[in-house]
Amino acid sequence: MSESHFDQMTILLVFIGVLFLAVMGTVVLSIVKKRKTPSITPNEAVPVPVNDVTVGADQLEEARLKDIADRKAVVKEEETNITIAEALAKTEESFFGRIRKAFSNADKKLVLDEVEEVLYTSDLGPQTVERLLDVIKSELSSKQISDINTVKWALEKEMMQILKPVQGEFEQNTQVKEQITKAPSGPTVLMVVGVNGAGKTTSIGKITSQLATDGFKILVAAGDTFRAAAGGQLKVWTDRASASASAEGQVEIFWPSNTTDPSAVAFDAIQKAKAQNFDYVILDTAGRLHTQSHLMDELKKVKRVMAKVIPEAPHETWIVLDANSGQNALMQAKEYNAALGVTGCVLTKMDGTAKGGVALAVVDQLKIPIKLIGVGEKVSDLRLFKYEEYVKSILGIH
Ligand SMILES: Nc1nc2c(ncn2[C@@H]2O[C@H](COP(=O)(O)OP(=O)(O)OP(=O)(O)O)[C@@H](O)[C@H]2O)c(=O)[nH]1
Ligand SMILES: [Mg+2]
Repeated sequence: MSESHFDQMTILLVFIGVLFLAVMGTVVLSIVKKRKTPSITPNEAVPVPVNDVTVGADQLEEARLKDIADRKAVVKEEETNITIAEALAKTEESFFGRIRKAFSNADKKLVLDEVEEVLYTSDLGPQTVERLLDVIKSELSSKQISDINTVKWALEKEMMQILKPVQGEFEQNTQVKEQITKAPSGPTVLMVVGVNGAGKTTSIGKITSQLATDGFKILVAAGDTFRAAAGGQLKVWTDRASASASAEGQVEIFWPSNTTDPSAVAFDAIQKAKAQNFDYVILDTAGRLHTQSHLMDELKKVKRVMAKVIPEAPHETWIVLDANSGQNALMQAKEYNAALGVTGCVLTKMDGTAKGGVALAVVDQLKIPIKLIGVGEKVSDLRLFKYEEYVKSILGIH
């Protein structure tokens, strides 16, 4: 090879080398840039590069914590702080608002009749109304009955007496986890039931979110195998719950594609949770009317099958009731309780209803505690039911 040929080859090789380095540089830069600016939507899981040896453990942890902080910021933006009293404003208006009107309009002698009418047309149920009227009639003189404040006082006292024996043990609780009886060991299993559209899936999402914030590991089981879109809807909610998880919290959905049998879903989910040390299993179920006996039998079977994995499971069976259903909600709770032994109730849609009085009826007649109330459609719109605040709210005592 001549000397000039050799020089040309060297220049060519150097040129190729520089080109190669430039291309590689651009690729590496774009990868680094992508890592530095992850695009996070509240429901999107960010893959953490666990096997990437070029990223240190500290950086991984930092990225994970940043991801959690970003997601929390998004969830916080969605939060509202509607109180029990605000949620019950319509109920107060339709209940005590009408009693107030009766006192201002009626001839004093007719006040008791008017109060009776208001009570019977609220959603308290006849049995509870009779109990309240008995107290008014037996404890107040006719002069006291014509005074709105003494009537209010008698109602408050009796309502507290109805609620306290059932609700008292939960009154000081401040967190959702305290409302759920914990299994002595292994995962705590919560089965959620109710009629179509009551708010089961939404409430499960809200409950899961709070448990995940407290750092628990939760498996949410898609036991609604009836409605095609149910699993997808539950997935959206578990993603939202996952977005509010603390560093230790973890939310997973159990949603097998190959089964239409809710008992099988429940069985497999509990087995998985037991094997993988989950703290909670929350089972969503398909909505069904309390009058559909074959579907109620299906739920009984689901419950029996759960006990094959953990004898005490489900540790809690909660019925979700739409407060708008009024007296019908009481019937639902009654029938579900007879079939499954309900241990708690979530009363949803308290934000838009004038029928919040049904809480009193459920507790008085069925002795089922109201554990939580839904006050909106967002993930944070869940409150612990506090009976003292409830009574004061519906009687307009602020
Ligand atoms: N305003 C308000 N809406 C609620 C509340 N809880 C649930 N909802 C709405 O009620 C509707 C039904 O809720 P879901 O959670 O799908 O009810 P579900 O019981 O799972 O229904 P099925 O699975 O069909 O039986 C949805 O539009 C929810 O956004 C609440 O507390 N307040
Ligand atoms: Mg549902």
